[in-house]
Amino acid sequence: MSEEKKLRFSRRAFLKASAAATLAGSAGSFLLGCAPEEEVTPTDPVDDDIEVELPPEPEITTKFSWCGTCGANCAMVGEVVDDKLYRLKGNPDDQVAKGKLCVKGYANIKHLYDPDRLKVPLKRTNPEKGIGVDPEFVEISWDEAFELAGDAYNNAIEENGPHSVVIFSRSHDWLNRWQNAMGTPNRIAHQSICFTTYDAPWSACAGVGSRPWTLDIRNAKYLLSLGWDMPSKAKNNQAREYFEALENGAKAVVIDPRLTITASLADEWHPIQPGTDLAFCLAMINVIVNNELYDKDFVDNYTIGIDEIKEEVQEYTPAWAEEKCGIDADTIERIAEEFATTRPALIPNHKRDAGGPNHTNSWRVAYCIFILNALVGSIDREGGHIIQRTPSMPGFNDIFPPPDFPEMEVTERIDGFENHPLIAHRQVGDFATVSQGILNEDPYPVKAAFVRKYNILAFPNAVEAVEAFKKFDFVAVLDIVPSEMVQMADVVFPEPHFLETSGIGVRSYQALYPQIALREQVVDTLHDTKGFGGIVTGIAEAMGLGHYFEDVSSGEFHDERLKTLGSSWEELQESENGLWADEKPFEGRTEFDTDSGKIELYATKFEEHGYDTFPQWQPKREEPTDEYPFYYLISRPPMHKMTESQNNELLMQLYDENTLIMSEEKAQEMGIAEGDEVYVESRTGNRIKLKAELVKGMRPDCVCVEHGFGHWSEELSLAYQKGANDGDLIPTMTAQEMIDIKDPGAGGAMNDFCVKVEKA
Ligand SMILES: Nc1nc2c(c(=O)[nH]1)N[C@H]1C(S)=C(S)[C@@H](COP(=O)(O)OP(=O)(O)OC[C@H]3O[C@@H](n4cnc5c(=O)[nH]c(N)nc54)[C@H](O)[C@@H]3O)O[C@H]1N2
Ligand SMILES: Nc1nc2c(c(=O)[nH]1)N[C@H]1C(S)=C(S)[C@@H](COP(=O)(O)OP(=O)(O)OC[C@H]3O[C@@H](n4cnc5c(=O)[nH]c(N)nc54)[C@H](O)[C@@H]3O)O[C@H]1N2
Ligand code: SF4
Ligand SMILES: [Mo]
Repeated sequence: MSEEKKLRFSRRAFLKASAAATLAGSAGSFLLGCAPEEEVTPTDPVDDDIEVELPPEPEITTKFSWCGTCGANCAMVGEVVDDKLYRLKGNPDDQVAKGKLCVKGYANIKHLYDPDRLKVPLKRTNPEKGIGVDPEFVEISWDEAFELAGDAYNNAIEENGPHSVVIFSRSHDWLNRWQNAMGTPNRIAHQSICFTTYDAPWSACAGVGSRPWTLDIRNAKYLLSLGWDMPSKAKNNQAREYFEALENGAKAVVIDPRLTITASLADEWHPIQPGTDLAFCLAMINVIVNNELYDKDFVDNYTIGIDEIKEEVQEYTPAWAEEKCGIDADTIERIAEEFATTRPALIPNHKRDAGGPNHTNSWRVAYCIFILNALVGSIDREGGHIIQRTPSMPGFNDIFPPPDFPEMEVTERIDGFENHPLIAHRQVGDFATVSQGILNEDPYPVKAAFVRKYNILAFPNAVEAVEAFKKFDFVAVLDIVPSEMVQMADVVFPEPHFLETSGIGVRSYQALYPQIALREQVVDTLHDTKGFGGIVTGIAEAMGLGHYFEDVSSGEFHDERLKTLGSSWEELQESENGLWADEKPFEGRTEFDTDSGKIELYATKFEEHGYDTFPQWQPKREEPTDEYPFYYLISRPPMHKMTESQNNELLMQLYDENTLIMSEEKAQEMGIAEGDEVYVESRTGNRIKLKAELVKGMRPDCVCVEHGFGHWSEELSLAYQKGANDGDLIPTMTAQEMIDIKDPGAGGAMNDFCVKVEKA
């Protein structure tokens, strides 16, 4: 095999496709998958470093999986030779992947074979903890790991009560049962710094528990993005549908302080002043309602509250909004008219855009976005925001009824999340307040932590979070690589990579009809790891809580659930495409899960809980001052996934260090040249050092840092000390400060502060 051919799929093709696209300022081929089918033959190894010695006629086994890198969970097919994975492809029959993956998805091969992966359970021998402190880990057996953790949690419970145990994890059936068996109210997940500002209006206005994820972008004819920037994030389905919509002639308008990839592809870009989208949106509602440009059929038949909205919105004229947001009144009026009269029109939204938890007024923007989409009939309609169609299956407790749980004596939480009634039931939690709760022992001291699949670099003010975690007597961490959170652990539990696990995944990011994807074990487990359910069961058994998990098995769980759909685990494994689907034409809902059965534009649910019933104008919390003159923006590069991909060789070849992105004009004024080192500092007192990257497409009063860098774990050999952590600068809050903001979505205000920049 010639050298040229050998490298075709590997780095060369990967880089070529990506670099060409990024340099051209168009994300095209980069986003649409970096390994075009015709360029790769089954005999091409994925990467020379993995050294798959392929026989002349290799016997290729195909395995189905779905990507665990981000929430889109694109269904994929793994091609394996001699138990080595050499290629991943998108599953063509999956609604989300439609045959392609994004660059992060393909690069999972390098993640799986990362030489730095955790390989056995570990125990800390150095009692000192902190940034740059060597934990002096020693290898231990699984039994010892379970015993150490079991004893630590039992001691904490005996001496300080169950609430002194704090779990940091997303919801998970096994975990939730263990939490209830212990009786701690503290399971803290990250969503209030990611998207819960959107949960509030969806819950109050449409009776949907959590905001839905499906967007029918490809059928939209007018796309108005308020910071929505998924083409820049390579979010597979959303990015591709944006291109399809543009090809189909849709008009695209982007409102964002930065010229993002999404903006560079659009017809118009308006660099709005950060935190003022609320004014822009209120004026749009004003124009649409006063001129009766809304979809009368949809509004009359499926919504209530239009009269109340009309009354509330009168003061918010385009001229008023111009003063606040800097976009001129005529432009606002024109965009409002175009948006309302070009159908289907959509304000696509995902997580950390203008309605995400970036500013203290963001939930109001999320509410406005909901109202605007409803006014043009784009809620659960073609070309609009769709409530995902998911299959109805029994839950874990239906299939494996648990013994009674003890009564939870203390229900107050360490992050104060129970104080947000519209979203408290979701049992997520608040990364923005938890460090302060722990440090101030408010409302009580906590003693032992359990952390799964979260890195400490993901906590706002990660420097403060390290101090908070130092207060725990015991910390167990479950990860697959030696992350910074692992460096804080007393005991480390190594989990398998998702390509070494099996299960089922319900489609939600593009679910126009119910569909389930199969995840098979693509390769044999490489290291001495255990799955999450097994680890939780092992700890529970060591604590004397094993009876909660008697007869529980994941195989039976999946099988029983599939059987209620008329399928089975066996049938799914034997299927030709690794998918179960109930494919039927999409029909928009005519009833919603609110008290009235209609969409409530003027949501009295907010009033019941003491929040504004209409998203009245409110400025963001912080504005530039002489001391901190720049607005701070955060984003993430398309080829990285938060803090977990900076040890991935392929992705690091594409982008290996974050920068301070600032306007060329402003930098010149300050005597800063491209590549100069600068300090960025916020009122947290923390400062980070980065190289300056000068761009034309940025407001001069803003600077931006891409998230994911600043790793200090020496065990991550590629990521170590590359760039800096944007999050060191984010101020945290106390639970009371969060309550005082009166945000029903308890958003973490991730960008609502300003910074200073100095030459280093
Ligand atoms: N490649 C990649 N994709 C990802 C992820 C990843 O790590 N990597 N993470 C996923 C996750 S969990 C999330 S939460 C999302 C986050 O991705 P996004 O939701 O796109 O959020 P950010 O990356 O923070 O980018 C926010 C955009 O909003 C703009 N912005 C900031 N303030 C304002 C404002 O006041 N008004 C307006 N109009 N715009 C503003 C910023 O300039 C920026 O362009 O990405 C998801 N997709
Ligand atoms: N500074 C700053 N902080 C942020 C954000 C930001 O923009 N800036 N964004 C916020 C947002 S929107 C989000 S969604 C959160 C995300 O926060 P996190 O969910 O913490 O995301 P990651 O930083 O990707 O860290 C995930 C960790 O899980 C590990 N991991 C990956 N797969 C597995 C697995 O199968 N099992 C186990 N046990 N571990 C695994 C990875 O190695 C990594 O250490 O971050 C938030 N924090
Ligand atoms: S969008 Fe990319 S990272 Fe996310 S699930 Fe799909 S392939 Fe994986
Ligand atoms: Mo997120």
